Amino acid sequence: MSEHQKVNGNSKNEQLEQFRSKDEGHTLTTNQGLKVSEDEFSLKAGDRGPTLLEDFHFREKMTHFDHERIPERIVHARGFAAHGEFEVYKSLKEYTKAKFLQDPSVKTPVFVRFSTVAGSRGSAETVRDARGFSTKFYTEEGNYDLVGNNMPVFFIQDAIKFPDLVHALKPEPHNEMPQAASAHDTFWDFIANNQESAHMAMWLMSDRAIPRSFRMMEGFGVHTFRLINEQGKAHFVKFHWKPVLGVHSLVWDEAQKISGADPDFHRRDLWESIEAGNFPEYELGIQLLSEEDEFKFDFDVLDPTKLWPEEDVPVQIVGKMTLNRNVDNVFAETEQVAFHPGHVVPGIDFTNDPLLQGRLFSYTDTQLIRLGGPNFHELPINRPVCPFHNNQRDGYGRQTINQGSVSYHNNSLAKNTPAPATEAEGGYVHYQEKVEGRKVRSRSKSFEDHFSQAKLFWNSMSAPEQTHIIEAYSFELGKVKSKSVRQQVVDMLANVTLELAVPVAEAIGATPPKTGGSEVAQISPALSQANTKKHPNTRKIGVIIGDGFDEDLVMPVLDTLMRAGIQPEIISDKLGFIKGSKGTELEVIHTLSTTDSVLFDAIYAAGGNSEHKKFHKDTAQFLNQAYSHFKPIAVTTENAKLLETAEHRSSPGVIIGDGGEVFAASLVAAITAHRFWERMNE
Ligand code: HDD
Repeated sequence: MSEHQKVNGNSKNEQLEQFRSKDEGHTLTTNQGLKVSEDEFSLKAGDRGPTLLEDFHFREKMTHFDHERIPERIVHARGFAAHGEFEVYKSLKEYTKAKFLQDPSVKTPVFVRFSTVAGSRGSAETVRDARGFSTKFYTEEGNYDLVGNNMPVFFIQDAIKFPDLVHALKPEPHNEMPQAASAHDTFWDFIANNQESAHMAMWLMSDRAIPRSFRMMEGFGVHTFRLINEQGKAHFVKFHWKPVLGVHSLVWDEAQKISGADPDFHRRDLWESIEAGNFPEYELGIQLLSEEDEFKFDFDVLDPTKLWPEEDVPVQIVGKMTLNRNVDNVFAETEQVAFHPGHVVPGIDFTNDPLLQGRLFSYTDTQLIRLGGPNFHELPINRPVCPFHNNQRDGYGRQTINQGSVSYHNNSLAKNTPAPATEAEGGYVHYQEKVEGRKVRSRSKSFEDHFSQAKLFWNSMSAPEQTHIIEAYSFELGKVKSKSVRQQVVDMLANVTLELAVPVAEAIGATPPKTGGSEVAQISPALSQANTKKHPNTRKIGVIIGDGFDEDLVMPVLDTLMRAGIQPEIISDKLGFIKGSKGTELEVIHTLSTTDSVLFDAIYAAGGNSEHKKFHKDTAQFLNQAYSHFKPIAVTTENAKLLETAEHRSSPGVIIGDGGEVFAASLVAAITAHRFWERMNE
């Protein structure tokens, strides 16, 4: 039985099995199935002669190689994905007829791709950016795609501005710099001159833009969608993914250093967690609003730059998604998957959000160029698990062999089939919303308030989060060369709050505004990561040990950490095994030069020695860097001297001791607390 067949009853997995190929152990052949006798030397006229055109094996191999690349996604090029399952906790029949949301015993296969937005396919992963969070549900009624981000709002209100936004965000065209970064002139010029982006810019400058892990981010459908029940009654809905591990972030200095130390930090984290059986879990939340309440708010529910404060419209947790299987092949699955907000099932419908309306065009269009034609739905990763039949035919790469002579509707020769289904038979019938209006190119007046929710977001942040936002604007605008653009952004921030605009202006040499600021005093605690869940499990601790370590300081601590689900990784000055004073051997996973302090959630310098002089110096560097990133650190009494100052030694989150039960428990508690922001004031 193959590894994959063990995932029982996953219809997508079973379907993919037909397409998998294991090449190991087989004879090398051409694509025509011909056995190849030689693969190292091209066919030549004599040992030292020219290669012959006749060499079909060389030509086939080379041609295929020459065509290996396809265009990367214009946005969200860098992504990583995994398979999983979704289950609903209780039937949502009252609100929607979508079949996959009816029965808690049904597990719907899913494929989820996480991504950064701005960077190229090979860019670093811990850059400041929104993260894509796309889910394809392979339901029995067809594929349903929820193509969201880890932020609940967007930069613009109308899709016609999307090319402008992306042109401004991407590397500047004259020199293709900077890669995967918003810290440059054109981006901020766009923001200042398209002030509907003020709210999203706040999110982008917040800790949300530098997640600790894909496993620790929220996901949002962003737009207001509709749920429709069997009786045809509609509700407005916003979709949320809530990570079971809580929402956690990196700090900026750490994020930048990780970009160098491990540009694959997020995919590695996801991959390794799944391989280790620590399956990422996200609960599905919905905010519901009855159609009668459409105009109840001081913002427009169709405006994608607005969120519905969770305190006003509670998020109901309705199901759970578990990612439990890594891909077999990144190109075949992650790269070729084609998401589309227009892939819906009966019971889920759109609204007139002008951003959503434009997206409904763009996604198919982009797949045509990216995946080379109209048959991308036949690629294994994109195939629905239910049957599909229609009169679409031919085109590049067509795989289906449609039988029979009829490929049109209406017909008599095939008894007028394939035939549309009635609504009762599961046919998709669009929600019959009444619309009337004149053809105009304009923005509704109800979309004009750009600053109230930006201020709500600011109000809701904890003090460290506000400091991070000030620092992020100061960093990003500090990289902007145009003084005018810097000033324009500061002036825009003055519309939100002077608490932000003034310190940023001071940091970037702009004139601090004297008046301004939104009046909004409301706070939404759900927006602050200070209020998220904190767990120790799956956190990584680097345990630095040398030869001759004292087992009593190490073994019980490792044991306690692992019982709490924390993952200790042994670091030393060389690979192999290190030996304790009583002869216990521990395998070294990393050397001090192959890993980095920034790649761990905590560091424990657990003793032992080395003949390498740098051992203690490097250990001190690991500890002090973790300290500067507000992380828990632990040292043996002997190693306490490696901490830079006496103040550090008495700081919260610094555990000094000799490995007993209290020591281990304090370390677990410190890892559960994650960061010690008190150190910001030192
Ligand atoms: Fe988009 C990809 C999310 C607005 C046009 N988008 C893409 C992906 C995500 C999002 C997660 C990557 C999908 C994948 O993993 O393959 N996009 C969003 C969100 C938006 C949004 C949350 C606002 C609420 N997008 C948006 C607009 C347009 C597009 C307004 C154009 C009108 N997006 C695209 C695209 C992409 C894409 C060009 C590039 C690759 C792809 O579609 O498959 O069509």
